[in-house]
Amino acid sequence: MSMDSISLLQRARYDFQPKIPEVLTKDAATIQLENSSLSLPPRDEQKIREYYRETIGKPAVVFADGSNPAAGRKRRCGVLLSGGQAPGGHNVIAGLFDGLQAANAESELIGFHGGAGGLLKCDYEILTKEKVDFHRNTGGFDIIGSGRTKIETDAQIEATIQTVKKLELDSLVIVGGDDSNTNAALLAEVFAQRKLPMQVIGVPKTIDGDLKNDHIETSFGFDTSTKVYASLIGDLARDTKSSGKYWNFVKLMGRSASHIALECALQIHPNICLIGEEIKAKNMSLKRILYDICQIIAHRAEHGENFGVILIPEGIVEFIPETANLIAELNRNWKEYEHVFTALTTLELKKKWLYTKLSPEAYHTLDQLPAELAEQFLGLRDPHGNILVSQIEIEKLFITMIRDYLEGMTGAGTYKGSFAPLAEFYGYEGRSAFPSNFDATYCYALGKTAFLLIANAANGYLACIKDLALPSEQWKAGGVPLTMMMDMEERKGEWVPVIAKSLVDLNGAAFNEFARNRDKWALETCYMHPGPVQYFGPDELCNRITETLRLESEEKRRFEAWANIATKR
Ligand code: FBP
Repeated sequence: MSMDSISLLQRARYDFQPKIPEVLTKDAATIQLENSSLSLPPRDEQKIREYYRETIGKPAVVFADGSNPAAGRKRRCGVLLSGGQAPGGHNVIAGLFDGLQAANAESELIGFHGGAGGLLKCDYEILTKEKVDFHRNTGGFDIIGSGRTKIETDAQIEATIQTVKKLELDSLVIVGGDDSNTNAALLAEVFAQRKLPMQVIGVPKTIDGDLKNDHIETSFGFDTSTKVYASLIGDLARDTKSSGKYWNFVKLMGRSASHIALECALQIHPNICLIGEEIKAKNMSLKRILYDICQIIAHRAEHGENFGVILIPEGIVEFIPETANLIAELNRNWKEYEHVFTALTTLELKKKWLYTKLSPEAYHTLDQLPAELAEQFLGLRDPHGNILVSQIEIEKLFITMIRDYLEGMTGAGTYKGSFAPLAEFYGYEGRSAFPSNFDATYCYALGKTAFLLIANAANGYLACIKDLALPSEQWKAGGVPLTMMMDMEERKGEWVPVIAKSLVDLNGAAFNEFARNRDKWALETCYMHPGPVQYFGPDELCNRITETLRLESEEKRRFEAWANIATKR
């Protein structure tokens, strides 16, 4: 950790002081919990209760002035970062560390290496002030690393309990997305059922923005990563507008939901942005999608504009009916495939074998794919057997097929323009960027919130901060029982309670804004160029929130105002 080898920006960011709500800055001994509302899951309460009898039914809480003599107890708290990196993770750790240390300088924060895997293997380090300080306001998860291991089996639960006992932990903070927080809920319940003196708190993370509900306005990382992508796309758009030469096909991360693509569209005003959720809702075939794109390309060419920008969410392959069906069938048979595929060495052999396993429709889709793409559909899986959609070069498939369609347009509709496509994929660039002021502040506040929940004996809660569209000093911090966010879902053939992913709401404020404008953006060239994330300077530049959060918050305020008037009448 030599200060000689750090960039000027990193050095300058050490001085950034997040402006957090006042309640999080006070002596923890003077803060107690106040119940804010009832807290049952909206659906399937009875079924969820069968799994979560100890942790269901607790109230959502906010922090209030009061007395908490237990706050200053010496604690040994574990923390792990789970899943894909998201800007701000280091500040969650910093907030948690500062909370623990301020309450009792002898408390220790134990960081597990490589996510839940570190917890299982008891691979950890005791985080020092020096190490935490070195990572403040920086991107990445390199302080302790991350991983995608889930804790599901009895053996994994026993290994976790061994680690907890060995290290004499009294609390654990799990920073992750929907699956990791489902894991946090499970561990909280196990500890409660076994009467182990252990508390588990979750923190909502994911650049994908799909951990969102009535209580979580946005997951951390979404703000910074979308600003990074929007900056890159905005520059690309200006480049293509300048040269008038290229159609840029930009694939964006977002494994299951299209929030990132939608947010970038709202920031950039591209000619086309595909929204997976809409494609599914309208059951749009691949041909239909490509036909619509070709119409826009042709129209722009007629007006001399042989260039454009198209945004494609990576998760689209699971929304387009043909590819979604192929993936679903491959997933259903994956256990069988795994050992067979290790024996089948060529694509030809794999396809021959699959011919007997897949439905004719799914096989036809596979057979139509260029060899490289077919390999990607068949080859790449994460440790849980999920297809790695970020590695499927769907943007290249689109380019190939669109070129064929444009060449095939004949008669009166013959395509007379030029078509020079370029493919880009933006994902990893944004996941470890220096957190924006919003994410740096949000994450630090989340870390402090996690500590205050622990100090108040909460177990099975998600650290939760609301009113994020207001200045950060006015945010409201508290916690929501993880069970309150659960739904029953089929996983590996069994119905189990999980925290569900939140997809783009086709009736929501963000999508409506996009839908209102997209025809204009398609034909006119009205790109926006937001430029790089701003860390220093005027408020409107440095503390700009995402369009999604702005539009959704405005909509919520309008609704609440209307509901208020309606109740008074
Ligand atoms: P999380 O859901 O864990 O936050 O990760 C999101 C994500 O960035 C996706 O957008 C992307 O598909 C995936 O991670 C890529 O994962 P990996 O790092 O394993 O390639």
